[in-house]
Amino acid sequence: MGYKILDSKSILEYVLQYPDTKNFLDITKPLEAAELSDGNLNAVFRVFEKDNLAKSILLKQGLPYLRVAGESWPLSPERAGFEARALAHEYTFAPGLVPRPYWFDETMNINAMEDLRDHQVMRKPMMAGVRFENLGVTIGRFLAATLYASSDFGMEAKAKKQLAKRFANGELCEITEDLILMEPFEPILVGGKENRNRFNPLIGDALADLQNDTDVKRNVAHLKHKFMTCGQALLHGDLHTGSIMASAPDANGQADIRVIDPEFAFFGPIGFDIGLFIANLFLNAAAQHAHAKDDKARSHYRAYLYKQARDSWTVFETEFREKLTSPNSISWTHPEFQADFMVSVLRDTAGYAGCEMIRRTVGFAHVADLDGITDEKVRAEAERMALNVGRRLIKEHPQVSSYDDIEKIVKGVIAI
Ligand code: SR1
Ligand code: MG
Repeated sequence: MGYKILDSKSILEYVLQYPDTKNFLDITKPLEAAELSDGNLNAVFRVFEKDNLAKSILLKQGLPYLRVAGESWPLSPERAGFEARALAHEYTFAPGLVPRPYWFDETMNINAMEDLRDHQVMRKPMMAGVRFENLGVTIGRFLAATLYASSDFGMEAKAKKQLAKRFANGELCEITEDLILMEPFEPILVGGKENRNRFNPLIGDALADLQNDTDVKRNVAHLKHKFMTCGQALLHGDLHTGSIMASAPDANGQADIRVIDPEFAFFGPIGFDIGLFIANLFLNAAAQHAHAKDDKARSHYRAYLYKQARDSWTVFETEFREKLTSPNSISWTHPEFQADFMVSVLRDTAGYAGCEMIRRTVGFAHVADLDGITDEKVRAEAERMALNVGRRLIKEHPQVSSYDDIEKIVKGVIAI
């Protein structure tokens, strides 16, 4: 079979003829398929045994365009290959924190993997105020493991450069460079590029003010340049709460948490992944302005979100530093270097978190946390909080010296 776009009927024919299927499903039994696609980019299917729903696999196909935009936004289906290679790396170094990969079909641009059917994408339950007490710790562990293992501290230098060649993910990086690190800050672009920002007219004044702030523009340009030129480690590249799934939390709030969707993976600055993650928690905190049922619930949930953000940084830092006690070169052993390095990652984390908060409020791709607020006046209030925090994080990130500085900025605008 050559490449063709599959639907919920043809995916069954595909699965039945693919040699590896029999390792995961009983192909002598009747199979059924359901399309689950809900992300921006790809088609996603579940294939399951009709008489035993517990036996299922998940298949994700890269389309020759952006799924939500259709053919007007062409995109190479080969992004599925980046996802396959990144998932293999993550599964090696953070097993149990990602779905198990089953196969990658290069012709069809299909990744088959463990179907996390008892899990839910986290964004919606978090909008509803569900607590996952081990979220921050789990993401901190995931980041320390995957980032260290692909960095110059954890890899032999030539091997790392070879690996980085396999992650020249230019097309998806361009999406990030434009949508996160340029368009929201620039009303007028050069080179025939069109600005795709979308925003609530009630915050037009705040956006204009932001876009007139030369200090913001300068800092965002530095962050964009670093994103493009600083290949510290293999990043997930799109680590928001829509890229994390969790089982229903138990009585202690503990859940099985898995990171999904690493198709934006590439070698970039470590703080980008952490920044995106904490930014999505802060966006949720702003949106609780409308979602929380009362002041007490809002205050408790914001405190919970701030703890998860702090946990993610603390666990990341602790575990990354532990690994740094036995690095592969004498150069990395100096305590002064290690301290400087962690501070530079923290500063990047703050800066990229600021960019993510702003682009999710006024850029092309928003978050349901804010867009789900139906009253546009109330939404504008929450959006202003997100813009204010984002702007301060961008402006103040070069001076950040401990996680407390980040928390102070956020709590100063989105009070508990
Ligand atoms: C055009 S794609 C928009 C966004 O969806 C993905 O999940 C990434 O976050 C990207 O920026
Ligand atoms: Mg995604």
